[in-house]
Amino acid sequence: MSKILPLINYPSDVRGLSVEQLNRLSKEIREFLISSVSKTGGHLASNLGVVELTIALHLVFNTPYDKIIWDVGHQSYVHKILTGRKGKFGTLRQLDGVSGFPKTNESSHDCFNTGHSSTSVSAALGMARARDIKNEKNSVIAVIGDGALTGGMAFEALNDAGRSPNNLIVILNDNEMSIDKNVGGLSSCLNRIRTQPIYFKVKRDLDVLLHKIPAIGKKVAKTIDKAKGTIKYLMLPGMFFEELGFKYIGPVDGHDINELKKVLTKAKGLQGPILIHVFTQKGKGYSYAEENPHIFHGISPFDVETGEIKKGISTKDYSAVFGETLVDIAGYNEDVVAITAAMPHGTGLNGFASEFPKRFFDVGIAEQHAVTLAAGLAEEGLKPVVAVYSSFLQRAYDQVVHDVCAQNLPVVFAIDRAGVVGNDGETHQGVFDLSYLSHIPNMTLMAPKDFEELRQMIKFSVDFEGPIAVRYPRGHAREICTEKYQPIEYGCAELLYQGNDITIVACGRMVHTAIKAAKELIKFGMTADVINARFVKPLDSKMILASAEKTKNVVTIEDNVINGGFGSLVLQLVNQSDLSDVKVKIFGYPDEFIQHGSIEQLDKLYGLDYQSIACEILNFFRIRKKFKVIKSQ
Ligand SMILES: Cc1ncc(C[n+]2csc(CCOP(=O)(O)OP(=O)(O)O)c2C)c(N)n1
Repeated sequence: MSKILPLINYPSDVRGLSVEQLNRLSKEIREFLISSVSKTGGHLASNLGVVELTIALHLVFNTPYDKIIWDVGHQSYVHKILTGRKGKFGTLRQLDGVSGFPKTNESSHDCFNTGHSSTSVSAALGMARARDIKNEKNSVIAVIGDGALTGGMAFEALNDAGRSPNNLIVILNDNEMSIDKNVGGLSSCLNRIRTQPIYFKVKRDLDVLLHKIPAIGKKVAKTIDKAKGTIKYLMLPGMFFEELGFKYIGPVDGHDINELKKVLTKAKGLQGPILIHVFTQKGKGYSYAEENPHIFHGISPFDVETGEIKKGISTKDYSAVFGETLVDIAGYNEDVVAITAAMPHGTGLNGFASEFPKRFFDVGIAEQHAVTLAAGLAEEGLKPVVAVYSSFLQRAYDQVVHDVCAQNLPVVFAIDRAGVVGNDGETHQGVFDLSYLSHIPNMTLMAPKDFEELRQMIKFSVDFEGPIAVRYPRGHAREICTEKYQPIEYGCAELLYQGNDITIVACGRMVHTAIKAAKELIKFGMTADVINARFVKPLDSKMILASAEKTKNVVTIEDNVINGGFGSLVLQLVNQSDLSDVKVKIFGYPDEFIQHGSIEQLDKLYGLDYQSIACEILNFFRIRKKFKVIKSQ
C-alpha cells in the first residue's frame, strides 16, 4: 500500500482523506516522528500523543486564518509537519533549523510564540477580543495540557475568559502527565472521570435528561438547576469549568479522529467560551515512550530499536550532582525541604523525593507559588531549597523580591540550566538570571566552576542566613584541577593563575573558557591573572581591584546577557574605586534573544569560545601593550 505522508505538505492535503486514510496517516506520522527525533532529540512523547488531535484540528479549522495556540509549544511537531515544515524537519532544534517550539517568524501557521507554560488561554483570549473589535470571524483555539493547566496564569485566564462573551475554544489535552506524573487537586479531579466509568454514565444520562426536558417554565428550569446542583456538580469534573462560565464538552477520545472532528465542528458553531476535554495517551504508538513518558518527554538522540539514549562522554550532570548533594545534607539536617515546580527529574530532585517524601514538594508548574511557599517555610524556621530552571524562575521575579528578599528570608535557590541551554532555544536560554537577581537587595549570588564547587556551594548555601542563589549550567562539567581545593568563604573569589598583563575574571562555566583563553594568550606573550569569581554578588572587590591595579586591563566572561550582568558589576566596582586608567572589556551575550543550536555552536557564534575571546583580548588591548594583532578565525 502506498504511503500517504509523502503527499501531505499542508492542511489542505489532509482534508480530502477518508477516516481509514487519516488513521494510516497518523501511523505514518508517528513513524516519521520517532525516526526523526531519534536523530535530533526533542519532545517525543507529547507529540506522539497529539497526532490525531492535530490532524482533526487541521481538518476543521483553517490556519493561518484560524489561530491555534499551543501551550508550552513542545507538542507542536505534528502541526509543523502538516504546515509546510516536513521537509526541513531533520533540522529540528539545530542551529538555523526548525525550532522545537512555535515561532511566528518560522511560519504564518504559528500565530503565537510559546515555550513557557500556561500562557495559551490568555493569548487566545487576547486574540479573540481583538478579532471581535475588528469584526472578524476567525476561530481562536488554545490547546493546553493538564500539566500546563496547573500554572496559575492558566486559571487567571480561564477566570477572565469564562465570563467573557467572546467565542473561544480551549482544548484541554489531558494525558495525566506533566513531565512527570501530574500533581494537585485539579489533576485528581480530572483523573476521577477516567478511572470511574460511572461519571461517563451519569453524564450521559443527565445530558439525555436535560435534552428531553423543554427549557420552558420556571419549574423545569429549577429541576435542571437542581439536577446540576446535586448530581452533575458533585460528580462531574466538567462542572469546574462550567461554573467558571465555559461550556464543557467531553470527555473525548483524543485518538479517535472521527469523534474529534465531530466535536470540534460542533464547538466551532457554538457561542462564548468552550472547553473541550480530550483524553490522550502520552507516548502513544511507541512502546518505550508509552512505558516511560517522562524519559521520552524531552529526549536526546536514541536508538529506535532499543529505546536507549545514545550516550555522550559523560552521563553525570550538574542536576545529578546537586540532587545527590542535597540528599547528603538532608540526611543530617532535618530542616532541609526541597521544592520543585513540576521538574523532579530535570532538577535532579527525584532521589530526594524518594528519600524524604515528607520534605519534598512538587507544586506543579507554579514557579511563583513555589517561591512564596518557600518563603513561608523559611519564615517558620525551615531551610527550603527551590530547585528551578533559570528561565522559569523569570516567572517568579516578584516573589523573589517581595516575599523572599524584602524579608531577608533564608531561601536557597538552586538555579539549574543557567546560561545557554542549547537546542530548546530562546525561551529556554538561562541568560538573564545574573541580571534579574544581582540587583535585588539581600540576595547573594554564586556560580560554581565545576561539580566539586557546586557541592561546596550548596553546603554553604544551606548554612547561610539569608536569600542565596547558586546558578549552574545544563549538562556535564569539566573538573578543573586546582592544587588544593580552597573552601568557600563568603564574598571570596579564587585566584587560579597569576600573570602580569591582564586580569580575567570569569564566573561559572566560563571559568574553564577563561583558563583556556589565558593559555592561548601565553603563546602571544601575554600573561593573565585568572580569577574564578565564585560570588557574583558580593564580588571579591579586594582580589579583583588588586589585580586590576597591577594589570590595568580587566576582562570579564559570563554566560549571561551583558546588560546588567556580571561584567557590569565588575565595571561598576572599578568605576567606583580609586583606580584610574583601568580598561574593562566584557564578554557575554548581546541584547538579543539567543536562538537554538548546540552550546558549542552558540559559544562560537557569539564569540564566547576561548579562541575568539583570546583573539578579541589581543586586539582590544593592542594599543595599550606591545602584543601582536591577530585575525579572528
Ligand atoms: C513556566 C514553565 N515551567 C516549566 C516548564 C517545563 N515544562 C515543559 S512541558 C512541561 C509539562 C507540560 O505538561 P502538559 O501541559 O500536560 O503537556 P504534555 O507534555 O503532558 O503533553 C513542563 C513542566 C515550562 N515549559 N514552563
